[in-house]
Amino acid sequence: MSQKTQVAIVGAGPAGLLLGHLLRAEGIDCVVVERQSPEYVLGRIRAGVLEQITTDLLQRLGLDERLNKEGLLEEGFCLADGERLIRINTYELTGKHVTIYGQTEVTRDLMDAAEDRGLEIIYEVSDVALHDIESDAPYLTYDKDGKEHRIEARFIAGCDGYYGPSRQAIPVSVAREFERVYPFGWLGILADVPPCHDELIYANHENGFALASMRSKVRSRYYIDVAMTEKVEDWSDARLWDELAVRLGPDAAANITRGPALEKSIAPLRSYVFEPMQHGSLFLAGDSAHIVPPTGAKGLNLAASDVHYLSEAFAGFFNRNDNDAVSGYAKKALSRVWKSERFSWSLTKLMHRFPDDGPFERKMQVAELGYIASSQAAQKSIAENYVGLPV
Ligand code: RFL
Ligand code: PHB
Repeated sequence: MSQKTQVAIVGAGPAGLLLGHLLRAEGIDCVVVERQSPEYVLGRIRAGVLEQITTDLLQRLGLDERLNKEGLLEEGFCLADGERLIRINTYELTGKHVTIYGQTEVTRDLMDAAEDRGLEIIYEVSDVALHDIESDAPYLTYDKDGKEHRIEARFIAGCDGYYGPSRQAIPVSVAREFERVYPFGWLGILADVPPCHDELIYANHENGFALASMRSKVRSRYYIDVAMTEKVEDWSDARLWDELAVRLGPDAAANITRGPALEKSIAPLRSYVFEPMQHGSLFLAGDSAHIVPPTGAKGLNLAASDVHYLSEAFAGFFNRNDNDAVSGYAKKALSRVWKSERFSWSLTKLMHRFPDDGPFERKMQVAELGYIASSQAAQKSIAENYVGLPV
């Protein structure tokens, strides 16, 4: 079976689905292929904090009805140093909010609207392979229900996450990778209990990092950092709640409501950038090209800014005969990617205890947190990065 389209998209995570909708809104034909089932994609518990760039895209697409009803507008967040809460009033400092609305919900809204908007998504495909990406007529092949299928396109968008085949299709001879793997992961728990605080708290305690986050006024998301050798099975709910109470400090601890875990898992932390983000007719977007540690809540938002640039590039090419539009994509996207990489890396360094750190590094963290607590300039710099740099 063979079909033709303008843009073939690999991956139906937030990057692939958002790109698909943005292209359909420009009247551009596209098809998305996804390895997993819709239920599996929705079952992955990931991001919770949306920058305005992401909520603006959903609004522009007219897919913000539930977001407006259920999303929580946040005016600030807190850093905790084991003794006190340092509040960063992001709204006062930047005029912008972030919105608490889970990646699961964003994905569900994009999935639910697909049929109405003429966005074709083919789930549960296997053996996706990219062909002739250096030509003007690239194509994808995949298997579904025991048959091989082929999608011919003018462009391929690789939105297939860190482990997908798109990035690997770019020849090693032109590729450059930049990577930092951190010596810990985040153990997360999701529970149907009210949050301990109405804003997020990122804490650097003697025992390690903790984050108090939420999905709604009745659903909380918490994390602590653990060595990658730790096993989820060794963390009973009770042990995890106890450790959170210690690391978040007495004020937050007094307000923690405990409850059974709906989900509990350990995610590794990594900083990674792959260059170039374009090779021939293949364009990478989202986690397929870059990973940030979750400390700055940037991963999903970077996927959104990538596909914003990429949809503009494709719209220029197909709708305005602007052949140069596509060649500017990688440079624009990477410029914002590197700034988000820097912010996520610096917040990770500030808020975690590294096994190799000695007393000097600890004093540096204490001094930096003290500086942030006392300086409006420092708070403003953090705030403008947290709410999202301009696109
Ligand atoms: P995804 O979401 O990984 O989607 C890629 C899709 O491609 C599919 N795929 C394939 N399809 C066909 N054939 C193949 N061979 C395929 N291989 C893979 C996959 O099944 C999948 O559906 O990448 P995308 O779309 O680029 O989106 C990126 C975001 O998911 C990610 O950056 C964020 O979740 C990161 N992140 C956070 N980002 C934020 O902006 N704010 C946050 O608060 C935030 N918190 C987090 C996070 C990530 C976390 N984990 C678990 C990594 C918290 C955590 C714990
Ligand atoms: C989350 O709610 O899952 C979350 C929030 C903030 C982060 C990372 C994850 O920095």
